[in-house]
Amino acid sequence: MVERPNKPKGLGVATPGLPPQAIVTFSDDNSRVRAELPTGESVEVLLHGATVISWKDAAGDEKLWLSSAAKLDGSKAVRGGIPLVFPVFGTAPDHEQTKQLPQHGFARTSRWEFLGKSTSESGLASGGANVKLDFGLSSAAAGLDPLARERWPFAFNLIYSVTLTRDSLATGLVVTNDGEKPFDCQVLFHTYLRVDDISTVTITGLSSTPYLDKLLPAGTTSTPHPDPLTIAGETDRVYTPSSPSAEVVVSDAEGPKFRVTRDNLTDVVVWNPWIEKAKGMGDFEPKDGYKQMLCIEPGSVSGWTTLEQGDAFEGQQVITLL
Ligand code: TA6
Repeated sequence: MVERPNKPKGLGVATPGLPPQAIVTFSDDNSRVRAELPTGESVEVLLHGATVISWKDAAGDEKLWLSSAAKLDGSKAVRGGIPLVFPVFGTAPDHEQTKQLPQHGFARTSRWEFLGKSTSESGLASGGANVKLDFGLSSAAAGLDPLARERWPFAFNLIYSVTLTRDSLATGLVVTNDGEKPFDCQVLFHTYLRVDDISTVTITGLSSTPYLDKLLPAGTTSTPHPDPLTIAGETDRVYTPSSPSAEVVVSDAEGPKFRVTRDNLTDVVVWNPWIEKAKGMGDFEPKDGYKQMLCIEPGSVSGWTTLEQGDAFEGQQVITLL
């Protein structure tokens, strides 16, 4: 080959193509969607409930807890991952519009439609380092839980976005009122974080706020406690941090593991069923699995959001790996 010492720059260099993109695939039975970044991080979403059932880092380590007895066949809400709570958190026997709905509403028990995927410019620039999956559910949807149509007769549309980056997972919900009748709603991301050993876990970012302790008689509001919060028994609390931008950090013996931030969500629920409640849930396995999970649940549940015709509500959580 003839050497060309003065060869001009750039010749002989193939035009760079786009950086590698995220790969999005459907399961054979079309029940779930999986996205994997070029660097190996992945997320898997069950169309039943648009429930995130897996989130893995580049090493393949699972970040969410999923019961080994979780029903993934659409027969009931998934025990684990990130179930979606809408239009009611828990049950609301005194709330006219939602008093007939099952616990945590019907979003998590409806079949959602996959609307598509997108990658932002920033993702392209950083080597395909993000992907957004969109899901939809509306009052007109064939997959809507029949209970909803019967017991919550409002015209609504939900767009649920799941965004995976190399070090975070974000879930966002947009609720719109497409009808003439105003409706009240509550929204919550019921996230089951995976931890190695609950006895070594500490939680910071919730010390400044009084909280509703659901294990005490209704309406009991407990006084703020100093950081950090530790979990040494059944815990079921609704915190309403004074600062909407307050970060909740979950740490263990090795150091900080997760940072959870909220956008337009007033509350954070902290839940661990502990021994007896874990025993009492048929789909909670293994029974000592309470030692490897902690629910940190951003939502707007301490009050009601009223949407008039054409109004929209949007809320998001971002979970960052530390
Ligand atoms: O978010 C905490 C909580 O409201 C607990 O009271 C407990 O009921 C948990 O949700 C699980 O509810 P589920 O309906 O999924 O069994």
